[in-house]
Amino acid sequence: MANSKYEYVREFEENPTLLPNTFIVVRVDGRGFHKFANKHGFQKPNDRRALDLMNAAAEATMREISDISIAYGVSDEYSFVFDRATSLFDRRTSKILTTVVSTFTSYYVYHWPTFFSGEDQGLSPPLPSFDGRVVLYPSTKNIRDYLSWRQVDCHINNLYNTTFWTLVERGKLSNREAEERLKGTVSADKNEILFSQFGINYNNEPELFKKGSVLYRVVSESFPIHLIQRPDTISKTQAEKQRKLRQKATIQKEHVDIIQDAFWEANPYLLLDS
Ligand code: DGT
Ligand code: MG
Ligand code: MG
Ligand code: MG
Ligand code: MG
Repeated sequence: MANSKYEYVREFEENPTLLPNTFIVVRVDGRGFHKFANKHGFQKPNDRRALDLMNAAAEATMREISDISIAYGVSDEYSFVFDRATSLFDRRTSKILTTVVSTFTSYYVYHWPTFFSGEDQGLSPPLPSFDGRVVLYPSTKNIRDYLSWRQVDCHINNLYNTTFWTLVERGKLSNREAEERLKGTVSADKNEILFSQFGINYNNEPELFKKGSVLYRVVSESFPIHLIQRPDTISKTQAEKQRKLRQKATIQKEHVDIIQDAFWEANPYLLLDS
């Protein structure tokens, strides 16, 4: 495009970038999903269709943005962790954040009919939208603690919500009474209420609800581990080849503990160090 006298306005643009060699996390979260869930008849406290839809949108996002190495989702939120050496969009903050949020949102809408297929289950306003934030974590410990924080949150909320809705739906308590009943209780108390009053062993609840979902690329013959290297330590050609392999790699979905070491020892390539 030819220069015009208006060209100077570009100088007003700001392009903040994200610190090199740090783990970038983009966390998206459904806007007003309390209301959205009620409007669209989500089951309480967990609607499997809604969680499957979140996972499908996240997997599609991860496939399109191959610099994402691992993602963790619970409730109406998903955290996407980038390879710490990523040079995607020259690490420009706005580009990375807005691309993840809009890609995720588009796929959420696109896949909606796959999971909500009933006659009265079409999308209608309020339509789903997501906010997003970027956080940087400098060390492997920090990024693991971040993911642990989200999974602990999943556990605490799910135990509370499971007990609350069991008291309401099976115990015939009002919402206010259930809230009163749970005030000041610790995890052991909630487990006890579920077990002694309703014969529910919390341990037997679905792992999807208790642990949330983790997505990552599986190492295989077509995605061999020796080819997974920090892109800044290899040539451009090698990096491009690696990007293609990442795009084609199988994305695995699991509902497992990511707080303990076992998961990370089994998948040491997910958080490559500097
Ligand atoms: P926000 O994020 O500040 O715009 O507001 P909310 O309402 O999205 O609040 P947030 O993100 O803290 O909490 C997530 C809400 O989404 C929570 O009220 C319950 C709802 N939600 C998420 N997953 C499910 C589900 O599977 N079933 C039902 N019934 N509700 C769900
Ligand atoms: Mg929020
Ligand atoms: Mg929300
Ligand atoms: Mg949320
Ligand atoms: Mg453009």
